[in-house]
Amino acid sequence: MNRRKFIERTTLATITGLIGTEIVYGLKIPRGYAPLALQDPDPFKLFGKDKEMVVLNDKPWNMEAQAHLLNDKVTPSSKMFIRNNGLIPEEIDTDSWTLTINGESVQKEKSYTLKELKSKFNTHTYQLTLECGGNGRSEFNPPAKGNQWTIGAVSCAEWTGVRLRDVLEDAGIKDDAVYIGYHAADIHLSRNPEKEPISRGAPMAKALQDETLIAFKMNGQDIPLAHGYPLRLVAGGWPASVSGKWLTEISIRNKVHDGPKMGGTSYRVPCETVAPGEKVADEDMCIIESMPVKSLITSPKTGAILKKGQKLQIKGHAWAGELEVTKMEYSIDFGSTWQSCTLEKPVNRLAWQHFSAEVSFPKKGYYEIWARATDSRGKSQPMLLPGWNPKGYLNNACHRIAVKLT
Ligand SMILES: Nc1nc2c(c(=O)[nH]1)N[C@H]1C(S)=C(S)[C@@H](COP(=O)(O)O)O[C@H]1N2
Ligand SMILES: [Mo]
Repeated sequence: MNRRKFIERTTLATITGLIGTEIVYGLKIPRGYAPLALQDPDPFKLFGKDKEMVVLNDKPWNMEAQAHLLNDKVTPSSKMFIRNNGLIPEEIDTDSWTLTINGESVQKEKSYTLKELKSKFNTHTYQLTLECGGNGRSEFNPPAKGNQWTIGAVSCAEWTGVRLRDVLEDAGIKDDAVYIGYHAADIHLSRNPEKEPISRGAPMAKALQDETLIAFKMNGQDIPLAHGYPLRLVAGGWPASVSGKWLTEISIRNKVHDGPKMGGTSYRVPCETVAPGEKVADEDMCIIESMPVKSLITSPKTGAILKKGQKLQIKGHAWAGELEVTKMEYSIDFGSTWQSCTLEKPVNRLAWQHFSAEVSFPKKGYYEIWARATDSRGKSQPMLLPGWNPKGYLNNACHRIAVKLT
């Protein structure tokens, strides 16, 4: 992409707007961030986010959506949560940007420019659900450290790119390959260039799936800066931490990838369930793979007030990691009885599915609408918190909204 255009679109307009003067910084983005940081940047403008998005942290930037913001079938960038572990890369030169395939189990280390990636391999487009492993963390007790996500750390955008499989096969995969691990251009909070904020990965089976992409477009446009411009790994249905932004390297490993945030309590849960607050030894923790079944009521917004006798259209999405959602139900009596929703098929594997229902209420009063999805293996969402774990991952409890009939 044309750099000039990129700068204009993402930051220059904001900087100019904030300090009332034009900044000249030629080929480099970095100076752009320094004045922004000093000028108390407006993250909504900086990242083009809807003003109802909620900021959880500014160093690094973390922002989540609210349920009603996620009503679109395809999540637009303005309503997509941001989860950064470090600082957004300051120098992005798309002409010199390369992706290197390396590691113990690559046949021949190989690098590709963006141009080469785009021209050498077939392009594919999929809508892919990305949910942070820590979505729902705020409800766990004892509480878990980290961003206190409520329900808004999930998105389902349309990603376009080349298959990771095609690129790995072009470089050559040795027989002893076990895992892939990504490396990226973002900066550790300490600004120590030796340190990576995050470097995660997935087993070969996930890496080789049709839908696992090295993406360069989101919703038909260049990937927004906050979401990984100019190149991103996208592995739908798994903790979104596997989907490395600002991608520069993929290592084909002969062992489970051991980058930062692969060990300890990071994106890992006790292999066997534990009591809330229990200490868990490192060797008893297992890496999270496919995300559990979950759903969100995205319309109406919680707190709707209706007239007695009025019917209510509810809408939302449901997803189940690697699986499909096969049943969707709602309850207006705190889970005592359940009615079925209309449930659509996913547009492709690993995309969320839309549901809707027309809800009638027997008399006036306060109601909660609860939503419950069931996956193709018969597992449903729990009505209360699922098993406690040290970092508060995988909370897939039923979403509920309040409605009052007057
Ligand atoms: N390079 C890099 N990739 C990353 C991260 C990061 O901090 N750096 N965060 C990960 C985590 S934990 C999540 S949940 C998703 C968030 O993606 P989003 O910000 O585009 O919504 O990106 C993942 N990829
Ligand atoms: Mo995450």
